[in-house]
Amino acid sequence: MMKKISILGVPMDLGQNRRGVDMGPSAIRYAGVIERLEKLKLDIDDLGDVAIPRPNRKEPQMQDNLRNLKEVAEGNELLAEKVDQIVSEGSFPLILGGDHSIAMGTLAGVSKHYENLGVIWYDAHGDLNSSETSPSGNIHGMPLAVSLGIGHERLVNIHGYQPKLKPENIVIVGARSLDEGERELIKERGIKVFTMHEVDRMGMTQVMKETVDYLRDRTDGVHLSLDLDGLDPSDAPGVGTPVMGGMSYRESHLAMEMLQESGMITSAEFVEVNPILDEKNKTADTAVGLMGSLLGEKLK
Ligand code: 5AB
Ligand code: MN
Ligand code: MN
Ligand code: MN
Repeated sequence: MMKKISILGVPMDLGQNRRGVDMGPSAIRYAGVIERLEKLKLDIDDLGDVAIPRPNRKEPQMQDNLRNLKEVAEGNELLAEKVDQIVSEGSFPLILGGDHSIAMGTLAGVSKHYENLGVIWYDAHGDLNSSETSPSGNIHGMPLAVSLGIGHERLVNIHGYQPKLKPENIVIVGARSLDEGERELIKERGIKVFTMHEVDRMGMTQVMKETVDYLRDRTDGVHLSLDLDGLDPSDAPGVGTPVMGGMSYRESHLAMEMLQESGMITSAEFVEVNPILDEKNKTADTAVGLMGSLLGEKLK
């Protein structure tokens, strides 16, 4: 049977404060994601976009150092519901962001179906803040912590259960901007992190090999959460929180190819594509190329 991929867009920009990332799903579709994946003998089903609520402009945006808490939570509930359904139907969820706060909803929908869901967090950041540690109040800096059950109860209980992840089932790849509270959490919970320093020293081949080996035995499914700011801003300029010294286009393709070879990825999301900050849709193009490699494009 042909493998079925269900594409779902999440036009969410409320988890941070730069406009435009809600147009990410359109930019990625415009970059040809459907056509590209259809060439791979995959059955592609585009489910359209999740209806993200708009905030009431007359109400304060910030509540307990959490920007747009209500709408971010509601949008993620809708997303979790859809993703849950996709996995129930035996299809592979491919989620297009939108800011990274949507990982809360994706993981809520996916993790229900696994005893030990693993996650590869490909990102310049740890996204391990809570309202207490966050320097910005932006929820896109919190989804990994929330998925561990750390944070506001409205968020940790999305889709009616918690936690979604165990700390030992997480691998962060490419981190180079971690806040103090995030570093403490990483130490305290023993989260595996390949910082950019380690990517440079070990090379991407070794980093991915160790990531796959590490997750293979302990997980029964692995979600890839790829924040385009994990890549260097020269290869992915269209992101809201760029950090210099990131993984290259080539290293990222290699990583995706090795994940494809591993056969272990059971869901994926590509987030933080902001076409307003982009250069001729380069970041969306990059995202589509990476999706191609992840899902089986071969050079020969
Ligand atoms: B992203 C920062 N740690 O919490 C914060 O892009 C940045 O999803 C978060 O990785 C970046 O505001 C969130 C300073
Ligand atoms: Mn990031
Ligand atoms: Mn992120
Ligand atoms: Mn970002």
